[in-house]
Amino acid sequence: LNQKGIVIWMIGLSGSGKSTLATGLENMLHQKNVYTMLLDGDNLRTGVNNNLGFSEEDRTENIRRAAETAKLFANNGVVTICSFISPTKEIREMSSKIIGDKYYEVFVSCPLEICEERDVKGLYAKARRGEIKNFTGIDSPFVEPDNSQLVLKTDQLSLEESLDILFNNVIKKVKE
Ligand code: GGZ
Repeated sequence: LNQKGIVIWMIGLSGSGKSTLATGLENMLHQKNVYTMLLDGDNLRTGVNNNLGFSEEDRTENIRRAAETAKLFANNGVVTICSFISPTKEIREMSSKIIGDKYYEVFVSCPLEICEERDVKGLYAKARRGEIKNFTGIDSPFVEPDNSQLVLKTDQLSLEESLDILFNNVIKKVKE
């Protein structure tokens, strides 16, 4: 493989744009013949992590397994894109520690009000009605990171702009 394995760890609220950016980034990397793996709640929580919910303890275990898995891929040269809310400092310190110097943190920043307005999957409405408990931003904490290597304000940038910035930063690392 003509690429360096790294982990792009994308943090942000539900509806912040993480998945859209992660998928867009994958497509752009594929066009440059970069081999990738995408890990997110959708593909981990339905399989390997199907015994985990959204308590603080379960989120921590979710992220621990995700980070360990990402590390295996990255150590084999794969550009591994991880898209998880990763709501607390403790959780992020753990993922960063597990992955080590291949860890590249991206904060997909978007105010809660906007994520809630978008409510793509109707989950915020359900959380407000009390039909989902421990929903991040509603009745479960989201502590904003303050030391991410890259911050993308998706409420201020177009998708194309965010994606461009993300891709340009990532490709530099991959070809380093
Ligand atoms: C947060 C929840 C919850 C609760 C279900 N809280 O927008 P989505 O739907 O597709 O992405 C969210 C996803 C978050 O899973 P993560 O593995 O990224 O979370 S964490 O890093 O905190 O472990 C959301 C859906 O799962 N979802 N219930 N209560 N998000």
